Amino acid sequence: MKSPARSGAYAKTRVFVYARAAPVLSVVCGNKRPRARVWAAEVCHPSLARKRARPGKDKASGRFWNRYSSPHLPPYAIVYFPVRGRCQAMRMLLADQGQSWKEEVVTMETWLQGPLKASCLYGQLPKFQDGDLTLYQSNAILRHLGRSFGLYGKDQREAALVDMVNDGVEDLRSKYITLIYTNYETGKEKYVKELPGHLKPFETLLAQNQGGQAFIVGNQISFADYNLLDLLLNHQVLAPGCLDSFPLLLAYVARLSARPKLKAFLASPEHVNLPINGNGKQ
Ligand SMILES: N[C@@H](CCC(=O)N[C@@H](CS)C(=O)NCC(=O)O)C(=O)O
Repeated sequence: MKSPARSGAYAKTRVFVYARAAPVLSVVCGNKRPRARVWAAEVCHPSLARKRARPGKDKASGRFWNRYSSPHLPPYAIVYFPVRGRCQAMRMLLADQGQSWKEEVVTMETWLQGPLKASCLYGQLPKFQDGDLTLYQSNAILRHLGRSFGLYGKDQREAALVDMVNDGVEDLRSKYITLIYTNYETGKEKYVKELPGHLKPFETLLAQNQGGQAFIVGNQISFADYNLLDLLLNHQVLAPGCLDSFPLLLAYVARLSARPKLKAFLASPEHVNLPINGNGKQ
């Protein structure tokens, strides 16, 4: 079968392979959007590359690796704009869990043409593929990854707390997005003034869990930790020093960011060179 790239269907498709170990992919787009200006990138940071000689059960993650999930064709694909935005938490989660994934980067020009937007369930991105499972809604994607990798607390009680934290993160993220995209110039001062009140609940949660020396819930990392970490990192850019009066949160950010795979991802060009938001404000 002729590959889409070769047939010219994806004139603007490009493949980036960052991994030392990963072989070049010949086909990266499995969708059918003629002339879509989709740039595809295989993100497989050297530090994240894993050697899986043949399909089977991966001991580290417990996931079954099949033809969709070999190092040659990762099972995960993120379709999103060229920003960190609502995808950086899931990228951090995947990186920290030693996963590789494919990026389909959608330019605003492509998006405004309409067909891709029309094809998305809620008319928005991100879109996420896990093999043949297609998901929309960033928090649903995080929860799915949480269930896939055991990042959802150790029991039902912890799972409920993880949900509670993640909903709190979403509330603050929504406020942040509104500020960034609707009233950055006129609203920033007020936003920064009110920020401590929005950060305090997370400091309280940390204090209640092993004196703040562990994760946001329990003894193991959860998808809410990645979401909270992303949000806190963004706020440290918006308002440097905003965590200075929250010693537990400050230490938490430093501790999570120092996890070896996460540290490598946060230092990688794939993270560093990607703007936080789509309008240049941060
Ligand atoms: N609740 C959705 C919100 C998604 C969303 O707001 N997507 C924005 C980009 S971050 C988008 O697609 N904007 C373009 C549009 O609405 O046309 C989620 O969490 O995934």
